[in-house]
Amino acid sequence: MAGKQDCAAEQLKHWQEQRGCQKPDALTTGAGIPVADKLNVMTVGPRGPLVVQDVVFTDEMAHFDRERIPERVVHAKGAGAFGYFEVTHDITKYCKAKVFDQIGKRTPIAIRFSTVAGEAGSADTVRDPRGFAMKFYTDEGNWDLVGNNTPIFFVRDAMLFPSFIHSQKRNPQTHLRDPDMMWDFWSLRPESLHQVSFLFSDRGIPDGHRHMNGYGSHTFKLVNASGNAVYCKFHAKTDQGIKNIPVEEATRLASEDPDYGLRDLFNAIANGNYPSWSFYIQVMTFEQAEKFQFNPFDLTKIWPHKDYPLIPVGKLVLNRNPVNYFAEVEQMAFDPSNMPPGIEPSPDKMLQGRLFSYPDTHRHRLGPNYLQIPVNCPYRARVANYQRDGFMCTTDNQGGAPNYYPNSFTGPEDQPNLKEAFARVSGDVQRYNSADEDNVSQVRDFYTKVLNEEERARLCENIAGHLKDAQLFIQKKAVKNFTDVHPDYGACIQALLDKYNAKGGKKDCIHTYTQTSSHLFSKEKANL
Ligand code: HDE
Repeated sequence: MAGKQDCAAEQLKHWQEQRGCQKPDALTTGAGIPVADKLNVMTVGPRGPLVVQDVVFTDEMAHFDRERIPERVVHAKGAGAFGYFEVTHDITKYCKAKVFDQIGKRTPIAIRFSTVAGEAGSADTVRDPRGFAMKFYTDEGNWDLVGNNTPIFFVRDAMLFPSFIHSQKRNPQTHLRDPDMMWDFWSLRPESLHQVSFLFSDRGIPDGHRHMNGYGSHTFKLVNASGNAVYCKFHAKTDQGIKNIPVEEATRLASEDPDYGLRDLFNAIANGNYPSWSFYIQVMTFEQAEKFQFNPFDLTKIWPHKDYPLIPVGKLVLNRNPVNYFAEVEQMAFDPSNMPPGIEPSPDKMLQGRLFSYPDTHRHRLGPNYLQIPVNCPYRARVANYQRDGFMCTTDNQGGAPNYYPNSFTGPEDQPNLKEAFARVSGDVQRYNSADEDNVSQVRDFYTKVLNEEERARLCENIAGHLKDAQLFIQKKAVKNFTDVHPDYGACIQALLDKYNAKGGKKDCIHTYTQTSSHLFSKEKANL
């Protein structure tokens, strides 16, 4: 656990020091009415029951009862901070978005880092991908680049995402994380091999949030002022250097300082040690995309850097901690469909699926007016449209401006010069099975060329140490997939599994405890 001298640990002391000799504020109810006594409920006699007229109590309790909002269905545990993006290189030949229009231009940003599968209170040092969600408050509205610390993902079809996440979260009956579910899904979907190999490598447990890269991951489209478009990928490379935590140390921290990543980020910024990332793009022309050896929109693959080199763009710097965690981090809502003119989605099926999912989940988690919450509000642009009303409207609701379009009363108008780029697509409308696209060659390169011998050994150890808890038939399916990547990869994992299994691995359970809920309900009914 961090010592008492760290800024996070002394937050209250600092808050008080900042107030100087200011007297405490007058205590009020939520309605601003002064409160005379907030220590004692109002009762009939000293031992008597409460009276309904104690509105100081009911005001306090009713608000407390409603403090929690739904946590994010994934990426629930996170840390966030604020800062700026500065353009260091000119990319206007590729992109007309104003965020890139001038070298030296600074745009305010927010970044939220997260783990994926754990709940809001879970440990920061677990093996899991990390979310790396960036919000740019641009002059043309908010641009949200909602990435991870990996350039790839487990699946390439958005339809699979809910099932994939179910397999990584809790078992519906035991409410436990379940290695059978995880490895069953992964072994049935070999396109996950690339991301699974990355996840179980050293990079699967980054040292806090400052020592990892961020990736937009998907292929996007950039459009320049003449309307010409290219495909692109976004990269944010840590200026702090990549640092990962060894497994034993991560396990120790998970119990001794489960908020390690949150604390590290807060303290670094509070001490003026501002973390930064260098921002790059990779560019692929439409002609190159036609000829690319893989589907350039496949999120389970990278674009090789030697063919598509990193082009420097700017710097991301975090220099302000949230003033209040709930207001500014818990309520932060990222949405990959927030793209200013000049940045557009590619046909990547995963990205397309995300364009729907994020605003949808925000309307559920935060309400239909979530974009009015200060941290989400595009405060550097002026919102002018025909949306009105809904729960928790906190603005003037666009006053007396017309609420229908078209109108003859100078209501907000279209900006035809900002039409999306022209895109030509053809093809039969169908559900196309993408499962058998090459699932192994880039994983083979990762195993044989990116990792050294020691890293390969740790990767196999990490996989076997987890896969050992799955049923034997699932282990077999998984090992077959790793063998398809490289015979040594599969053999190394199998050898380790053999040792674990010899010591008494997972056995099939006799399902005496299983009853379907319909059975239970009908039994209850019968007893009535
Ligand atoms: Fe997410 N994802 N995701 N995701 N994701 C969410 O949105 C979803 C994917 C990522 O700090 C949710 O606000 C779908 C890839 C981050 O607030 C939800 C698909 C990548 C965060 C959602 C994906 C991400 C989320 C849950 C596949 C990296 C946290 C709460 C079709 C490129 C953002 C929320 C934050 C959060 C859906 C896949 C990154 C449910 C449907 C790929 C960093 O909307």
